[in-house]
Amino acid sequence: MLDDTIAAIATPLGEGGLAVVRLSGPQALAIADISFLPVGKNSLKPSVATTHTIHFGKIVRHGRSVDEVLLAVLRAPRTFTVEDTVEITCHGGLLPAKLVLDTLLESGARLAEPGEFTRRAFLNGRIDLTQAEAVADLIHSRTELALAAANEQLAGKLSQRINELRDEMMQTLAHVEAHIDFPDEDISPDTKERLLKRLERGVAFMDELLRTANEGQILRRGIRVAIVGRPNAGKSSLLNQLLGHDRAIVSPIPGTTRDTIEETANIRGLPVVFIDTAGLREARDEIEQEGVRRSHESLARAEFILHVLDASEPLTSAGEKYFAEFAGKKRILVVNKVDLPRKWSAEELVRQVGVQASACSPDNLKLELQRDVRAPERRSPARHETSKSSQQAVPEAGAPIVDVCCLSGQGMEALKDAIKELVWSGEIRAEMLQVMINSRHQDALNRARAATQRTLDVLRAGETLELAAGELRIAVNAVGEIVGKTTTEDLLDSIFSQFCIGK
Ligand SMILES: Nc1nc2c(ncn2[C@@H]2O[C@H](COP(=O)(O)OP(=O)(O)OP(=O)(O)O)[C@@H](O)[C@H]2O)c(=O)[nH]1
Ligand SMILES: [Mg+2]
Repeated sequence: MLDDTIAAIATPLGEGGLAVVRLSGPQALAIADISFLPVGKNSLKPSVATTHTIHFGKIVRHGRSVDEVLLAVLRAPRTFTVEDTVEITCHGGLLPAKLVLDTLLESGARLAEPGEFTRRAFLNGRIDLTQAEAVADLIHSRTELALAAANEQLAGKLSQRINELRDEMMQTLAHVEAHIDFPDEDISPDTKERLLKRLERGVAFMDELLRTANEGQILRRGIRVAIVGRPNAGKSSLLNQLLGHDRAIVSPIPGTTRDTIEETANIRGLPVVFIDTAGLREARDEIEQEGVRRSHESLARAEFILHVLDASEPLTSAGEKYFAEFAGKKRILVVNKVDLPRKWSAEELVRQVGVQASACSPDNLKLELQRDVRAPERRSPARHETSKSSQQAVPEAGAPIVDVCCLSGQGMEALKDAIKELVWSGEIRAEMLQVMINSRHQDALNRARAATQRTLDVLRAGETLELAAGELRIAVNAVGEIVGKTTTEDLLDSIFSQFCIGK
């Protein structure tokens, strides 16, 4: 498969200033020679050009010029794919790039599959699997924080840790196997103790990596946050404030938003997908009914919710039933319209819907919300603390409460802080960014951890060393999968098919 030469358009389809067509493989220079006519005294045929030089000329197809281009000659092995590579920069727009590509295909290249350039970089040993995945993360990253994490992984920070782990496990395995080969020499208590210690260290390290999975997932995919509440509470106004532009229609007529609206915003470096929904109430007509149904659906699918309350409207018992529906979801209570005279106080909220005050501060009130709002026996007397310490004191069932005004934007910064705090379990430490694992790594690590644990159990129970070695080998292979030391065609297909063509 690496014998042939692949070509693809590397830039997005559509109109633009420039487009790049990429060619990689043993015949790259020969194919470029057929298609490219150098123009000017310094331009050369690709096959005689030195590496890392650029040449001006024309792409010629059936004797006719297709486009004026700049052609870069990149000779193996100092290229992304480790193969001879030619990059042709032509005019932007669909047609020039497509005609250049067609010319290359007619001259002997094969159209590349999605991610095939990166796959070759992996197969030729230029990058390992975590780095290949980082290339995709880099392309898809939606915030600078996500980009920073992808860059760290591309630089090989995760690979390094995984390789260290694997090396250590291999050494342990070699040790165990040596004792199998020489059964007369019994494993000494000292040696056994050392092996156990090493394996325990391995398990602890895997646990540390596994703890980054959640954050890794959030950075890569973003987190879904539904904005819910009664009609006219200011949900759409809140969406617009969080996005920083007028995305959703806002009007004083209750029931303005009927369909759900999804938009991604960068909240303190985290990609957050906000979903504005139709106001929750007994629907007046069929369309609104469908809107309310979708609201409930979004609510169910969201990882957490912003429940918007209107401070200028009395709390109603109708609203209470929604509190019950939201219970069990991570949530923030957003008290909106604080610029208007307030119709209810924190105490009233406590009485009406069963939230209890754990802390009050004038500008940023935080309350503790019971998971089951209708269980009065679970309520405890109000405690007063400063808002900062209360945030840490809020238990899992609790919900931070943030006052905002969506007309002026007041309280938005506090709300963004609260969102970050709720989404991100730990601190975003710089060294964490280096090793944000994805779900594939997580799966492999879980298998490796289980097998290592079984190895420990077998050794501790004094069972046969063959058994221990068998388990440990499973663990080593699972760890090897992460960087691609042990891999299958299917695994590679599933990873690289997620890439775009030309990458
Ligand atoms: N005074 C004041 N008015 C606000 C505030 N936020 C929103 N409004 C007004 O409240 C009305 C309803 O706002 P929307 O954002 O459309 O409310 P919604 O929750 O999306 O309403 P539906 O889509 O109908 O469910 C509009 O007239 C807004 O201008 C606020 O903080 N203060
Ligand atoms: Mg709305």
